Amino acid sequence: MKVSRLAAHLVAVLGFSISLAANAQTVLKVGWTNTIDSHYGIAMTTFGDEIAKRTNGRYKLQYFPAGALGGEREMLEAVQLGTQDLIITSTGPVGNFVAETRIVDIPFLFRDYAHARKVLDGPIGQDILAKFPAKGLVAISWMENGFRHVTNSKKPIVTPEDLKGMKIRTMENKVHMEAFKAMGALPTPMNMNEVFTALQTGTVDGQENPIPVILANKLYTVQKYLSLTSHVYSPALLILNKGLWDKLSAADKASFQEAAKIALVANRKKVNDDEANGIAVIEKAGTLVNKVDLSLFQKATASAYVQYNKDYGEANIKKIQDVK
Ligand code: EAX
Repeated sequence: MKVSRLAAHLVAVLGFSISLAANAQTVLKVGWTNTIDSHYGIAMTTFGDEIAKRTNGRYKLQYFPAGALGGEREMLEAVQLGTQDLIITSTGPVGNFVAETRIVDIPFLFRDYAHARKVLDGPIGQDILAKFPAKGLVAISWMENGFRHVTNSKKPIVTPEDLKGMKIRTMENKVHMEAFKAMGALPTPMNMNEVFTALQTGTVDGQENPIPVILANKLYTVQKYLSLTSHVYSPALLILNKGLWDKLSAADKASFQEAAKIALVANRKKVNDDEANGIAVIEKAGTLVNKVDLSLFQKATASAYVQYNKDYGEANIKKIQDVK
């Protein structure tokens, strides 16, 4: 009697733990710098919903928007270590981890959105993603930030001359810093979490970001001028810790990849929408918006291109430019 009761108890305990295992849920921490309703937030909530659906809830994303886990460089370090599972980030600091990404940060490299998307979705973009695992990271997909424009508190930037001596916050990205130096500005690298206050207090005169980022962070509320310089396309990346990726079953890996594809569509759609509607929002708030002759700015980066050709290979740069 006693023995069979023990056996029944064992069976019950065993059954319980088996059902626990079946329902076990892994919660993955994902961080980013923009708000939950931004082009990054929409990408990650879509990604989270798709993963939950495709894995029957075995994987759940926990969202940390608006820099809650730190700046992009800090978060990348955490993803590399595995104390954070995922990040959606601009390529800003990524070149410090995977140097091969720097080539896509070159100004005036991409003609337009269609060109950039085609290159990143094609073999050139996919070859860059293949460089991540050697650094303890898995870049599951390109994402998008948009073409970057200069905002400032002093005057409209109409020609590169207007940038002379201006303190412009850039990302912690040497390719971008070289471009701003070539255009005569004083590039001041800083993580995104500090930008709003730096603009508000005048620590820097201006900054540069795409419309979706200017909107999400309400940067126009602390800047008088937005000049549509479109000086560089700013890609983003969805990156996971490699240890996490290696533990996923083949089926789960496929689910994550499919989820990322759907997230990318949502991300690009939001960038398109912000591009279509954002300037009106910014103007309505009283910020003056001006267009520029892009060719003047392109010419002003010529000395930086000498360095880019040396660092990233003239032929490699041409290969990207030649994608039609
Ligand atoms: O990733 O730091 C930046 O200016 C980025 O464009 C922003 O954090 C979005």
